Formats: sequence, C-alpha cells, structure tokens
Amino acid sequence: MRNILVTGAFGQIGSELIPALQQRYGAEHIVVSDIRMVPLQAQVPAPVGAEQNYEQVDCTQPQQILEAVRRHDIDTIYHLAALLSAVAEERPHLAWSINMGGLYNVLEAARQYRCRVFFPSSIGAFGPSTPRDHTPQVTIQRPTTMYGVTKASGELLCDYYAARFGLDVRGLRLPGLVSYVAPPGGGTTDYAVEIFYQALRYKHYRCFLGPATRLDMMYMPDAIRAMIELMAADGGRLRHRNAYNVTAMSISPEDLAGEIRKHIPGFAIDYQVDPVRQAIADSWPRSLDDSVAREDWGWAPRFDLASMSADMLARLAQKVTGPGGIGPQGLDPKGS
Ligand code: AKB
Repeated sequence: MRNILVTGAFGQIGSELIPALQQRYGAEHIVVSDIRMVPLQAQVPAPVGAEQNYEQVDCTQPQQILEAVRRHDIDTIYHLAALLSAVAEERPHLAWSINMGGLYNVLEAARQYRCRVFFPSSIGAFGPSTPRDHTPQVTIQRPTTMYGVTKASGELLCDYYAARFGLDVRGLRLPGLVSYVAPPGGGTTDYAVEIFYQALRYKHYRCFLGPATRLDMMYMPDAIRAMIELMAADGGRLRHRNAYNVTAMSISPEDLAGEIRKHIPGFAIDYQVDPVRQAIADSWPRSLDDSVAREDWGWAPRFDLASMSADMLARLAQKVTGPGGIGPQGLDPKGS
C-alpha cells in the first residue's frame, strides 16, 4: 500500500477517522491535512501522529492538493473538507467554492495520480420532493439548500470521474453524526450533539429544531466503520458508488430528550425554533432506506438510540464534569 490523505482532518469526522485509519493501516501511512495549522488553530487536539504527517492544504487551491498528493505518494483520499448545511445557507458562495471547487480539485488530483477517493455525501442531497419516509437509494434528488446542491452535484461529479476516467470514487449519504470527541460546526443536526453537553452541564437544553423533527442519525463509531468498510469493499459488488444511503436511527429531539432523561432524571428540554435550520430539516428525509448498502457491502450499524445515548453520556461525563473537565464556563447557559 501507498499512503492515505485526509482533507479537512480537524473537523468532526476527521478527528475520529484519523486514529481509526492509523490503527488499521499504520500511522506512517496516514497524511493529515486541514486548512488550519496543527495544532494551534485546531479546535480539537490534533490526532496522534498529525505533527509528523501533516500538510496544510486549502482545497480550493488545486496546486496545494496536487503537491500533497505528489509529495506523500498518496493513493487514497478521504475528502472531508466542506461546509455544513446551516453555515452553507448563510454563505452560499463560499459553500459552492469550498464544497464543489474543493471536490473538483481533489478529483483532478486523483485523476492525475490515480488515487481512490471517498466522498461524504449527506441526507442533505435530498429535497422536499423526495419521498421522506424509507427514502430509497435511487429517487428524486432536488435539494433546495446550497449544501444539498453541492452534495447532489458532488455525487454526480464523482460518478462522472468514475465513468469517464475510470476513477474508483465511493461515497456515503451520511445522516447527522453524534460524537463525543469533536463538536460539529454549522450543521442542522448539531442539536443531537449539543443536547448531551447541555444535559450534563445544566440538565436543560433549548433546541433549535421543533420537538417532532425526525431525521436520520448515526453514532460516530458506526460512521467511521462505514467509511472504512466501504473503501475496503470489493468494488465489483458496488452498484451505487455515489453515494450509498446509510442510517442507524430515525429520531426527533423529543425522542433523544426522553432517552437522556432515563440517565439524567429531571433533564428538561424546551424549544426556540430557528426558522432557517427548521426549513432545512423539513426539506430532508425523515428516514432513509439503507438496504442496498446492507446488500452490496454488508453495512449494519451497531448503535441504536439507547446504546448511543448511554455511551455518549458515560464518555462525556468525564470530559464535562470530571477532574480537568471543561466545565460550564464560557457556554451559553440557555443551551441555545
Ligand atoms: C448537517 O446537518 O449539515 C450535516 C448533514 C446531515 O449533512 N450533519
């Protein structure tokens, strides 16, 4: 094997993907890249080994990607650098530049150096005219957000590079991801992470989505495993490379609050709906059908709502309230 480049590595996914890749393939084979410097500007501690195998890469700059791929003898790229849905809606031009421009540059580098590529699509690649329940693998995709436009277009661009240039490009339509390691930034599903921090700190959370807003979610360990398993799968069995529906649970804020209350009696949730994020959520599926991923490469989640919540609370308890914990200072006490 040669080496693996991860772009946007200091984000929510990268912070857990990097250690998993290092463990599976050896730290010396994993090249960590982000627009942020390591480790000073990273929001989270840089993954182990990041100092050695680090490249500062702005994906909108084609030369920077080409250089990183050439210098490190890269044969696989996990392209994670992207803006999430809410921030993309605030800054649509920047979102197009980063999400589409970045992907194009990565695919071009992959074409020139014959790399395999992983592309994270999203439930955001669907829109209000998509069937919202048990959303099929192949269905209407007319997203109404800039994030969704970049994800649906990204899937098509990946398919184009696969068909036209024979590139091995694979992707997942990821649901909201819940993680205790690094916070998400600017997504519509971020409430499902914030709620755990605020439950432990204040026994109270003010949610920016309405109580019954049902969306697909997944615990990060399952998501990391899905990415690695998809990239390791026998390519001959993959019928829909860009991109596979995957999910672990379909839940609403009131479901999640009810589950947390089993561990933190007295936990209270109230609602101050953000119209922008609510409109985005209302345009997305309520539940994906991921049976094609299960058939083609054996996908199966290991965490459901109960096991995810128990694990999140146990792991976050130490981080938030334990010795050396970050505590409530500096946080919005209303949890909004
Ligand atoms: C977001 O909310 O923007 C992301 C996603 C579902 O793609 N978490």
